[in-house]
This record gives sequence, C-alpha cells and structure tokens, in this order.
Amino acid sequence: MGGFVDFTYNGKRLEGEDTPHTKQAWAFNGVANLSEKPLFQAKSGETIVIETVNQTGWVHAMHIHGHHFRIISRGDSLVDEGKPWRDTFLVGPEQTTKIAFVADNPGKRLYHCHMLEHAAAGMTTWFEVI
Ligand SMILES: [Cu+2]
Repeated sequence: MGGFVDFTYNGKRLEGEDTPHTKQAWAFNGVANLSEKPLFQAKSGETIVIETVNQTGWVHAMHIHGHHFRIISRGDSLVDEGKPWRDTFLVGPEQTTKIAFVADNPGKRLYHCHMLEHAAAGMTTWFEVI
C-alpha cells in the first residue's frame, strides 16, 4: 500500500493483478503474511532493536507478542515518551521508529499491525526466541 512493489506470498511472487485473489496488499521486507523463516531469530536474553520503516501513506499500530519494549527513536529524534514499556506503537506515514527489548520469552512470536484488516492482508510476520 505504498505503491506497488514486488512481494511474495506463500513463496510465490505476486503481481498486481493477484491482489484481489490473494487479498494480500501489505508486506514486511517484501514478504506478505507469515513467512516460512522468521523475520529474525534471537537468543534468549539478547537485546533486540527493531527499526520499522513505514514506506506507506498509512499509520500503522505495530504490535509485538510476548515482549514489552521501549521506543528509542522516531525519525531523527530520540524519544522518551514517559510511558516506558509498551506492546504497541504507532508508526506514521513515511516514518521510521526504533524499538528495543530484551528477548527473554522463548518461542515463536508475532509482529504485526494491530489494524487487523492490515494484518490479515499481509502485515503479519514472526520472530523466534531460542
Ligand atoms: Cu497497518
């Protein structure tokens, strides 16, 4: 939804005309919905920084399962928003936000947009803490 870019869904590269059939319109790093491999793997206790670059014209409510995080920057600004632990953050159109957390809850965890129509349409990925 940021202008058509190539992305894959279920291991297949989608063309623009595939969208009505697959109902996939969003992607993380070029992959719509759950990929076979995790977005990343972390060792338990490892500090993780996720930089989310929103290359769309929409606001998204990014949500992580199994962990709480702090927002460490939005755009070029370091932030301290006073509510240090979160499980969801808003990322604005064309905005970059960095979050950090300690991956201390082993398992397979979702990272997705909490606007559930976006999540169902591709904006869902996962990571693994081992
Ligand atoms: Cu969204």
